[in-house]
Amino acid sequence: MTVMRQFFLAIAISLSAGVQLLMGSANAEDLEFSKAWVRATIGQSNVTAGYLVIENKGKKDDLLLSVQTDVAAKTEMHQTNNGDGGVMRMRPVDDLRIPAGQSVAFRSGADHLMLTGIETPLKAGDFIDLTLSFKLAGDEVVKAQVSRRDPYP
Ligand SMILES: [Cu+2]
Repeated sequence: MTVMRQFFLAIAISLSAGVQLLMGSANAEDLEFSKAWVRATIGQSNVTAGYLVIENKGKKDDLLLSVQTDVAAKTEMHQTNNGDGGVMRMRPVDDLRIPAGQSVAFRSGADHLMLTGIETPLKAGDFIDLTLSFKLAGDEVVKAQVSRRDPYP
């Protein structure tokens, strides 16, 4: 094989690898995450809430199917509604639509992630990994700061 042929072969291989890489993450790179934080646990409480903003910069709606973290036995997506008599109620949802071109926020006092079965107390200053599973984008790991109060008010 001539040097020239080797050169072109190398280019062809790297091009096809690049195309595969793009195809594999086509939807993953449409999602952007920000303001991820988890409320520090209080005393021996093994329950807390987590928050983040998910922005879908793509042209297709995606669906958040589940959230998991090693530090909690179970993580649910909770929606908060104003129920009868102005009482705030929260209920778990199976999945959450992230519309194309829009942001969905889990934030303090509204929709949130509910972490239950926490073995080790979560202290302010710690960081935990949240694994978000999307229908199109697949699994995305987001670092969340542990804090006593909203660091992004
Ligand atoms: Cu809740």
